[in-house]
Amino acid sequence: MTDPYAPTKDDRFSFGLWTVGNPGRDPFGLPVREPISPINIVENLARLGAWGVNLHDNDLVPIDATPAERDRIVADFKKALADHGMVVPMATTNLFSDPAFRDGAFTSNDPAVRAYAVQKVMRAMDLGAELGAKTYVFWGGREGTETDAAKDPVEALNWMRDCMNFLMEYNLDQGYHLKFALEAKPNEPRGDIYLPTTGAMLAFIATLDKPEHFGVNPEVAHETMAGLNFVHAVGQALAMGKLFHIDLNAQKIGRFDQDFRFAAEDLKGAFFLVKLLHDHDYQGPRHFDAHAYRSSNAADVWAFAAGCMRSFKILQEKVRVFNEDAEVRDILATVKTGSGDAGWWQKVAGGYSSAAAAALNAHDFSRPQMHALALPYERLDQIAVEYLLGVRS
Ligand code: DIG
Ligand code: MN
Ligand code: MN
Repeated sequence: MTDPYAPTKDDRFSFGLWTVGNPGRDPFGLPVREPISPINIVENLARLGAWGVNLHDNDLVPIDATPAERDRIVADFKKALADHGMVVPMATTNLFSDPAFRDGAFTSNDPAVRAYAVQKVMRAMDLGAELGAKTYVFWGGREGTETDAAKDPVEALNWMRDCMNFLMEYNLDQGYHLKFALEAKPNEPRGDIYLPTTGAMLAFIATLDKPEHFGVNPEVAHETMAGLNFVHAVGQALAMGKLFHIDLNAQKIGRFDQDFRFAAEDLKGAFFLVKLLHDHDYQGPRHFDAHAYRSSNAADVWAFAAGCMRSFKILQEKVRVFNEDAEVRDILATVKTGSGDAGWWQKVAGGYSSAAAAALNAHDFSRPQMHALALPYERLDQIAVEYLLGVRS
């Protein structure tokens, strides 16, 4: 019997080279796992049923590689992708590892660093386009401060804007037409990172020269670190047509960036996220930006990757039955019909007119009638919980 939760290419599951390739290094400990080559990663992700593999430039090409070395590495990688039927949906740039970026990349006080960062992204975009990427992610891991004595946030964001506008023009000039997806994080590795939330990124996009080419790449862990509701952040991006990509993982509130296996924490939050993506027919990559526990050996790393995909598909099935549940549909239909006088909402939703305003102003609403409307959200949430606990099917 086939496993209904076995991933297929149609699921559009992707992983970064840096995710399953994470060697388990942390600020208090050395790597615990041997490095895994990009080609080995492609082979294993394909074996597990993944669709795509993503990369920072230096995940594949060492920062000091010669052009000849770069071309050989890329050729070998492209052969592995073809041999195993894998694609590269997204690419990005490492603007955070090299010591030159210790004070930021686009927002470094050093103008040479800012210019070098733009050069590095152009070359990484060339690589991403050569590998067939359609989305280009910008995560400004070092774009921030430990002390605001160091720089003026207005000036820093002006530099960021200049870099983004220049790189979008390069993107269009080269004919790549990559969709730029901006990824927020509130802190770590900097004390505070500029544009800390998806909402802040959406506001920043509106200030760019060609905002239509920019969207966001929200990450579960990053909004959760800040104590925010990730489903609401994704909802705002969807409402604005700006959900260009998504980083799926799991996180405990108020911790450092844990990048846990998808759905490993906050199962209900993962359920409502999968529901939101389903209800709004999100067609982008489902990218797991996560890594295995430091305690995992190589075999457990692949169990981690399989678990990300399997949990997503199990939750997809829970969403399907929840959405079709007669009691759920009845509760939602009743509360959305409302307490009566529903027609008055059409005066607002139908667009402004002075007649509509006058009529609305003249109407006497009954607050006791509104107060009397039953809102059985405890029952509704209990149904969701019972699906997740497996006692309702
Ligand atoms: C961290 O969440 C960041 C980096 O891993 C990468 O730049 C980006 C890609 O999704 N996420
Ligand atoms: Mn993260
Ligand atoms: Mn991420």
